[in-house]
Amino acid sequence: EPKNPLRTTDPGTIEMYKVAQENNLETVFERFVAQQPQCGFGYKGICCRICLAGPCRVKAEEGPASRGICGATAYTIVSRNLVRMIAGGAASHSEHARHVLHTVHELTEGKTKDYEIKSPAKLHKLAEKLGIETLNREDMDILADVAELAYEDFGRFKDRPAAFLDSFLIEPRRGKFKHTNIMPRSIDGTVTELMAQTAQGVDADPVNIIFGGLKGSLADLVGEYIGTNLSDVLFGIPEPIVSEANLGVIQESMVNIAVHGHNPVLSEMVVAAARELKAEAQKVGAKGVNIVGICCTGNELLMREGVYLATSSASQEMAILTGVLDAMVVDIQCIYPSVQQLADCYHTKIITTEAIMKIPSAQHLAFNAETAMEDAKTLVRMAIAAYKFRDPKKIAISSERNSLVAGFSIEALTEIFANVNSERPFSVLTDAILSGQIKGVVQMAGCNNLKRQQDESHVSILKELVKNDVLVVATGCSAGAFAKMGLMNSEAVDKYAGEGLKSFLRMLEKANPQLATKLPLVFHLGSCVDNSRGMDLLQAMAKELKVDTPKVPFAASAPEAMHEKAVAIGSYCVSMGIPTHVGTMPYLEGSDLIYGIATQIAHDVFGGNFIFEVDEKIAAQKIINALEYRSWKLRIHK
Ligand code: NFS
Ligand code: SF4
Repeated sequence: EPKNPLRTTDPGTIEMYKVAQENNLETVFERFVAQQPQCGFGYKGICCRICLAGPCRVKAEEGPASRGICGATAYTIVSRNLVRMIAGGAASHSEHARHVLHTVHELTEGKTKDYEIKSPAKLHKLAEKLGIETLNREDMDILADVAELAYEDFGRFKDRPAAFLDSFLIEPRRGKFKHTNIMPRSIDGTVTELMAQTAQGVDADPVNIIFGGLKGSLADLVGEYIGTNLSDVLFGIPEPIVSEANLGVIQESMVNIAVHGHNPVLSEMVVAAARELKAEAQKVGAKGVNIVGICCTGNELLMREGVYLATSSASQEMAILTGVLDAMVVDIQCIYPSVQQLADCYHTKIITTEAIMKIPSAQHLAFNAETAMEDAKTLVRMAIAAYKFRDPKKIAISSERNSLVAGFSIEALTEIFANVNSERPFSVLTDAILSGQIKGVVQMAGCNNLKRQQDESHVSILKELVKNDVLVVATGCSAGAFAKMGLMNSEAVDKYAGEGLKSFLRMLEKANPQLATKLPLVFHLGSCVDNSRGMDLLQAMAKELKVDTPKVPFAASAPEAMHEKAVAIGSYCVSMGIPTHVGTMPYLEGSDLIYGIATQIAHDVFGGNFIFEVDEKIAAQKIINALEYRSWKLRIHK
């Protein structure tokens, strides 16, 4: 066992980890080491536990041991396991979306006073896109129709494809999905179908299974479009905003509450409640209430409210080790159950809020749309009450905090480009690519996965891309990595951008004097559901270039992918015609056929493909090659 199991490059985390070691506290880093070596059958995807005759493993090249008891071969087992991860990812994103949708529904029914239509502009744009009448109608009625259509997208069984995908697609992609029979009608139906398709004794054809999986990934995208767009209606369209990130944003003089998880429906309300309860915090001796974000709900709040981002997924435990985190309010997804184990050694209150997400011995407070503000105030008061139980001996806060600029929704980007060319905003971007000033766009996304040193792959790939004049947009914990490391500001442009990218960003700045800040090295698009914003960007570029998406110099990269959600996102990126790099291997090396479908055959059908590469330098080069090939082809056809 190595003496120092630390697997992170994040300076804030390195600092806080010393506290864990000094106090003999177990963290994710020790558990990662304890899990080694991980199971080779599982790693290759050739372990099947889908029925009770198993677990079966593919143990030989040929003969009876090369198949499961039912006769399922490696390619069947690998593809089934893989697409069940996609189904899991689609279920996660969609459950998040469904919760936002329920809140919208409560609002239109007059059952909650705590939410509002913050952005009527977004509502109208969305309704028009969905073909819903807006002329001379009340906003609430329009929203009710939008909500009804979204509900249908969850459960529709015939007639038409999902509206929250269909309405967002450019014609050639829509045609491609129809032609290949992967256009989902509904989210719930598609996820259920996928589970049924991959049950014992059903589909054995790996190509058919993978196509089912791609349909599942598009159902995931439906959920993301619902999540992103309805959140914008309720909480506003993100605009460029200044903030700070890393564990140093947690402050000793304040009551500190981390909102952790994914859903802005909860965390936005906590932010509002904290503003109202400042005086109560002062009564116990604090200066006020400091809300900090962890993981994607942190990204949601950062994008819309400028709330500090404390940290990302792999270092979530470190926030507790500061000794001044009074409460961690969580909703769903990417929350390590271990946070309670650490909180047991501190005064920190862990509070779960959703019926499907509880942690043994953590406090549970059911959060409801009808009583949202009241619930949020109760949560904030729990933190204020915990404040006085801090142990001064246990206080050790990282000094690491970096300034950043976030808030680049597609609307914000459109405005920035429109100030250069108001008639054809996205020509500003595509012309810069055609002229060679920049090489293309890369959407960096996804998690932390301790198979890589935390954040190292995100950061080194970013540096390589920007040095080579690639415009990078980012979401999720990838964006979190850049924010924490001081790479999401304009000083980083001077330090790391190539000459072409630098001049492109400076040109945009000149045309946008209204911006309160200079442009950052990488544009934060938002949380993981906001990867949908990247699909809008891709298609806006395709429209401008008058081509289908596989011809657009646009790539994606998830260097440290971990969650099932990331598998779903990567798969729809491929379906959308994007070369998609992944730096942590999905469980598919047990079948050459499936590996080949993911990396090559997908390209023949959809124009996008996976690039599996763990070496950051080589990965960056492969991504750049893909962009250069596409822009070269565009130039010779112009
Ligand atoms: Ni995305 Fe966000 Fe992070 Fe990965 Fe988890 S927080 S939704 S899944 S780990 S990027
Ligand atoms: Fe084994 Fe087939 Fe059952 Fe899988 S479905 S556990 S391979 S018998």
